Amino acid sequence: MTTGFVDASAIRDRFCAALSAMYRAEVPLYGDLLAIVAQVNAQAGEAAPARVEIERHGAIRVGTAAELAMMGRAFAVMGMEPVGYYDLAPAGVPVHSTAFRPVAEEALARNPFRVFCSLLRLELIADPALREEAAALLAARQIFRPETLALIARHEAQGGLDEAQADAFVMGLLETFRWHEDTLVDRATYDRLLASHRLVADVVAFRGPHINHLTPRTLDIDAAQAAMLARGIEAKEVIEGPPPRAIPILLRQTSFKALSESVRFAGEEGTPGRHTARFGEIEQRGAALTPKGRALYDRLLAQAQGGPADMPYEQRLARAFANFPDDMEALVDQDLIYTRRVTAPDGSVTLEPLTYEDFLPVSAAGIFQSNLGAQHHDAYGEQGAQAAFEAALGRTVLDPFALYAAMADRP
Ligand code: OOG
Ligand code: NI
Repeated sequence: MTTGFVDASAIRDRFCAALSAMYRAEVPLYGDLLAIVAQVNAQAGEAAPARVEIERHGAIRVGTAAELAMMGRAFAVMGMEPVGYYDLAPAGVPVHSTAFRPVAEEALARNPFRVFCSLLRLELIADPALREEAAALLAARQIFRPETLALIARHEAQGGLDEAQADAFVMGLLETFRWHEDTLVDRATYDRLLASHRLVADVVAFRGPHINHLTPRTLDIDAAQAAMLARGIEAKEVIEGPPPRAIPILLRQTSFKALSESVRFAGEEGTPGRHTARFGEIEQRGAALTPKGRALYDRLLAQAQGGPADMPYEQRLARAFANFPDDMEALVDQDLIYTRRVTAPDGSVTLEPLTYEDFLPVSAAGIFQSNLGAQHHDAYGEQGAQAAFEAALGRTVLDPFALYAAMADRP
């Protein structure tokens, strides 16, 4: 019996394609990145998994518990669940985050579209008057269209959406991710929000959580970075994550600087203001690490970061990671990566790494910071608040290690 409902993966796939088309029209530089990545991937010499061509991750920042909870329900329509908890406060960014993504193997193979979703931590705004003003602004805005809210409730009640409802849902939700040039606040308020933290202004001053980047996946990030620089694109100085390796692990990312865009402040005519929020990013994905592998990664990364200041960062990184095995046998024997068994047509069995589907807090902090311009904020003293985040979301986040362990084959 067919239900007449559109598969969640198909809705996710349509939304991802629609978002990509919208972002390309809004940020032409994103189109250039796609061209570079397509060219690099065609030359990478290895057969790319089918999903790589359409694979994207985006990021948004929401302002309230209600917005986060509704976002979670919207992503559920597309088969995306919250995975992991990321605390950015130690990096001086007043948010905490999760990644919404598909978790089942077939869904990941179909389209692994993921969204890094951050919730502003209003309690980290030091000035109580500004904090209250920000809370009032956020409470008064509605980032979802009423029709979209109705379709989310419909999905939950009937267990799916038919063709017409699915298309209406995709187009309606797209509006929530759109850039709005006109702000909710006047210039003086914007400036006060900005002075507290650029992220606070980016969340509170606008009508919605505009998508701030959409990242394609490359098979060779060093080649893609060189191609970006050759085209005069202002890329970030260092690639975040592990160094280049024979067997890539986790995630390597680079971005180009945020664009300065024109904004119209409420109640103001004449010269527009400027706001920087949106940027470009590319990434290369490697093997998912076991808790043991991840602990080693974290230790070596900290070692590289704390290394001698007069040594170039790439060199410190290479030196530290000389202690991370770089052949399949050692990685498997030492239980550092998750693998699956693949059987070739001739019957021979080999092990293949599971792809890392998540994010890295240190890298995310680096990406946030490279886009904050000159503004620097010290680490917030506050500790992570996963329980508060989950209370806001209305559910617990999934443990990424448990998901990989369930997908992996024992060697
Ligand atoms: C999110 C930054 C994190 C990544 O790839 O690590 C991120 C943001 O700037 O909102 O996207
Ligand atoms: Ni990103």
